Amino acid sequence: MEKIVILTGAGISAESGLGTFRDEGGLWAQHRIEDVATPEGFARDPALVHQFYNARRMQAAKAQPNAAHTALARLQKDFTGEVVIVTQNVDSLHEASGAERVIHMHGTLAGALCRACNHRWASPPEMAVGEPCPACAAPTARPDVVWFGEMPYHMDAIYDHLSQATLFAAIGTSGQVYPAAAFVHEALQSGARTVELNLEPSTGASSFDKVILGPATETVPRWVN
Ligand code: BJW
Repeated sequence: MEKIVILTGAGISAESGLGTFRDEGGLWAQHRIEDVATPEGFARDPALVHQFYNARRMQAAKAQPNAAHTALARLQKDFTGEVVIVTQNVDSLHEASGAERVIHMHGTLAGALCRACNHRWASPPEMAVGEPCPACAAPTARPDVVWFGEMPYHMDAIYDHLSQATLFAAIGTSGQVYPAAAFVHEALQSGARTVELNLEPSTGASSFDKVILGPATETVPRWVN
């Protein structure tokens, strides 16, 4: 059976108005990674980290899926084989476009996580320092996202999918963050064909069999059809 594994990154949501990380003027030009995307940063200044994610949660809540998200949802419905979407994005735009199988390897803005007991629950629109966990009451709630130095989610399932992939596509990701950046090698080892769809060649573009350049809202619907 044909099995397509699709890795998406911030570039697929850029045309929905959500900023990428490493493009000019992106999130990492405005915030220090060490301050807002590491467990150490959260331990130092949780209020700053909540402020960063509250703003992003608010922006994401207003964003609408674009033609690239919709095309992938349609592919997932219509394809005779299996289509697995693995996203590094913490927005819910794949789900909003009707996609059903979405693996959020870097977590989601919609979730809260207790640092004391690992209980997960739906995040309020604004999280605050000292918010109690509904399960253990410890005041240790954090956004349920994966920061540098932490283990991304669902890795066993993702590697399983990659080992069975017949086609691997990476869409809108710079290929600078591991382990996602190495998925193309896993897929190649499994004998999959590989394709990158990105605005410009990513760091790992030379590893792909094929590279399609352009804005995702144009390239992805064309690729899917
Ligand atoms: C468009 C477009 C349009 C624009 N159309 N395209 C040395 C070597 C190897 C690894 C390491 C190392 N030192 C440290 C590490 C590990 C570290 C790492 O990778 N560091 C690197 C910086 C080197 N990784 C980790 O710590 C990870 N954990 C880990 O490795 O655990 C151990 C482990 C090992 C093996 C197996 C399993 C586990 C955790 C990484 C967590 C990343 N977290 C963040 C924040 C998440 C929450 C949040 O959103 O705030 O995840 S950082 C940020 O980067 C976010 C993203 O998901 C991630 C990737 O970014 P993405 O999506 O690629 O965005 P950009 O902005 O970089 O690129 C956008 C692209 O789109 C560009 O190419 C544009 O051209 C394009 N584009 N508009 C199409 N319209």
